[in-house]
Formats: sequence, C-alpha cells, structure tokens
Amino acid sequence: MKTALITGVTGQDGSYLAEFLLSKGYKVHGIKRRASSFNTDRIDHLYQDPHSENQNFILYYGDLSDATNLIRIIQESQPDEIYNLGAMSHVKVSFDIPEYTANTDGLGALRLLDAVRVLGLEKKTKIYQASTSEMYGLVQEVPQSETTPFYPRSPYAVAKMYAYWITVNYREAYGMFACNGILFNHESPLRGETFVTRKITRGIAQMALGLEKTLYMGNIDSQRDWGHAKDYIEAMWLMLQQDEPDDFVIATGITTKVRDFIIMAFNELGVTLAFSGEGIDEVAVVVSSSNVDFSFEIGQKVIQIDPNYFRPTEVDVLRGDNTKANAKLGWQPKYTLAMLIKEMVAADLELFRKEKYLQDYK
Ligand code: NDP
Ligand code: GDR
Repeated sequence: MKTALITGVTGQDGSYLAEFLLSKGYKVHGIKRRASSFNTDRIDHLYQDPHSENQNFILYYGDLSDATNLIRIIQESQPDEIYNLGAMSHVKVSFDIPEYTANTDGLGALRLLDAVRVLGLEKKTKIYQASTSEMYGLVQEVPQSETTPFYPRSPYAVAKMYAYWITVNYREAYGMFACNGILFNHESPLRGETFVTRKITRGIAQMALGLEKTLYMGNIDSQRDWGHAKDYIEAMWLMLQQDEPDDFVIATGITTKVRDFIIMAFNELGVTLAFSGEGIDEVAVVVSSSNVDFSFEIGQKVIQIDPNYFRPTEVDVLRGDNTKANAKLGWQPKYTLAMLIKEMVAADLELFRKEKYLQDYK
C-alpha cells in the first residue's frame, strides 16, 4: 500500500485528490490548519474514526509556516508521495497579505523539501509542487508552455515562483524526485466561494431564487483557461508515477473571457443578457430574456462593476499548451467548459434552494 501526504487537504484540490488516492488504495495523510470553527466541510465524507481498524485517512494539525511540525508529520507518516497543495491561494488577497503569502506559499515549499532531506527521505519520497499559470503573468507569448518566460504580477505569483525554483533546485542539487505542475485555473462545485467562477455560479443561483438582485464584479475582460479540478488532480498523480521527475503545464488550451463565462452561466438557466457601456463604471449587464421558472425580471441589472475587485496588476490572458503533458503523461482533460458550468450552476442552485427553504420555513 502506498502512502501519500497532502498539504491543503481541506481545499478544493486536496479534497478531490484525497478521494482519488483513497480510491486507488493509498493510505492518505492530510494536514489541516487549526481553526476556531470547522474547516473540513470538503473532506467530512472521507472522515474515518481513529479508533477503527485499518484507518487509511489520517489528519494532522499543522501549518506550512511551522517547520518542526512538518518534520514530525513526515517522520510519522513516511510518505512515498507528498502533494504540496497548501497555500494562501487568492491572488487579490495576496496584495493585502504579501508577507504571509510569501511565508506560506514560498517558504512553505522549502520547509517541506528540506524536511524530506533532513529526514534522509530524498530517495524514497516524491514531491509534487502546486505551481501555477499565474507565474506567466504579463503576457510574453500565447499559448504558454513549459518554456515560456515567467513574469509574475502579484505577491502570490512571486511567492509561487520561489516555490517553483526551489523545487527545481532541490531536484538538481539533491537528486530528489520533485515535480512542478504548472496548473492553469481549474474549478468545480467545491471551488472557494470568492474565486470568479464560483462567485458567478453562486450569484446566479441566489438571483434565480430571488435571494439577491445584483452581483458586483471586477475585471470581466480578463481571459482564463478553465478546466475541471477532477481532471487536474489526476495529472498531479500521473507526474509522480513517471520514471523521471519533470515539470508540466496542465491546461485545456482554450481561453474564455470572464464576461463570456457569465453569459454561458446565465444561458444555463435559459436567461440571456445584454451588455452596454464602455468604461469600467459604465458597463451594465441586464436581463434581456428570462425564464419563468426563475426570479429574473427583464431589464434587471444583474452585474455591476465594482473597481474594488480590480487587482493593482492584472494577468490579462492565460491559455496553456498541454502538448508535453499529453505526450509524456497521456493526459488530456475530459471535461469541457460547458460541462463544468452546467455542474457548478446545478450544484449552487441545489445549495441555495435548501437555504431558501430554511429561510422560508424558519
Ligand atoms: P484552496 O484555496 O481551495 O485550498 C488551499 C488549501 O491550503 C486549504 O486546505 C487551506 O486550508 C490550506 N492552507 C492555507 N494556508 C495554509 C498554511 N499556512 N498552512 C497549511 N495549509 C494552508 O486552493 P486550491 O485547492 O484551489 O489549490 C490548491 C493549490 O494549487 C494551491 O497551492 C494553489 O495555489 C494551487 N493552484 C490552484 C489552481 C486553481 O485553479 N485552483 C491553479 C494553479 C495552482 P484552509 O481550508 O484551512 O483554508
Ligand atoms: P485567478 O482566479 O486570479 O486567476 O487565480 P480568480 O477566479 O480569482 O480570477 C480570475 C479572473 O477573474 C477576474 N475577476 C474576478 N476575480 C474574482 N476573484 N472576483 C471578482 O469579482 C472578479 N471579477 C473579475 C480576476 O481579475 C481575474 O482576472 C486562480 C487561483 O486559484 C490561484 O491560486 C491559481 O494559481 C490561479 O487561478 C491559476
């Protein structure tokens, strides 16, 4: 039985990856942060009573800023594979807490790599580092591949650049099996509520049920290459099953504007939109045709632009070239953007129907 350790196990990717590895027969160890309220919603269905026999999903309290804690957990769990998914992962928030972001997302990766070295596990333990397309930042070329120069545009991306290069350095200096997955945006019904796709699908579901009237957005002209998290966590695993460690771009190869994501998500409910206005504050998005099953009104201003959601420096266009992952890992995405949006809108409608029911009958 193989053993894996996942940092960030309570996040979107961590929860899908834990489920995936358990289904492959792994013993899975996960690190969760101590919080004053429960933060394990996404993995509660995987919970196993510590008193049960053959427990194969084990959680530890820990933090990427705490090296001694990481050393202890790695020593105890003796993992064959470590997936470093833990991070302060919100680009906009990283402008508010840059030092914390550097410590967790940059130095956190170093602490893990060094813990493996200190414990003498360099030849046993393989490491996956969650690198990101945000490292490409200011557009140098489109599509972006493993050879495209980096130009990070946020404290988050700069911190992730450190993690990327320290992973490469430990691979070259100490012969460690350490890989960077340069993953483009990937989403799901488990996506954090403040990332743009989930914010949109939640907002639409709330408006459809009459719980909200307007959704406030930032830059709807940026373009992202969106895939489904379920496809992407499989690529992480594939990287660690190869004979040699390497770095891979994981992306769909298709880019879409945020505003087109909005249109597609509304269309999912049979609602069409009209856009007008040019300047940031003038853009107005109103309902042009509706669906009687939902609470939209013709002319309702469903999207309004709020400059507070803009970033000081933006990444305008991301589109990944997955040729290498396709050739060497045999990886390609199974989900289309349309399938992803359908699943996310349906899940959020279901969520807010329950909430509305509770509100109506309390
Ligand atoms: P999430 O934000 O959903 O999850 C992040 C996880 O990291 C959570 O479990 C969080 O814990 C944990 N965490 C945060 N701070 C710390 C810390 N100081 N110590 C230990 N754990 C911490 O991210 P995703 O699942 O979307 O992404 C996974 C990883 O992949 C991240 O590193 C992200 O930067 C990277 N990435 C994500 C992409 C995407 O599109 N999703 C694309 C490319 C890279 P808690 O639940 O307590 O907050
Ligand atoms: P990103 O994802 O910054 O690409 O980072 P996010 O969904 O936050 O933004 C995508 C684009 O949408 C624009 N946008 C808004 N974004 C948010 N969050 N809220 C808004 O209201 C809004 N309006 C417009 C943004 O400006 C941006 O252009 C994600 C994270 O998961 C990172 O951890 C990961 O590394 C990258 O994807 C790849």
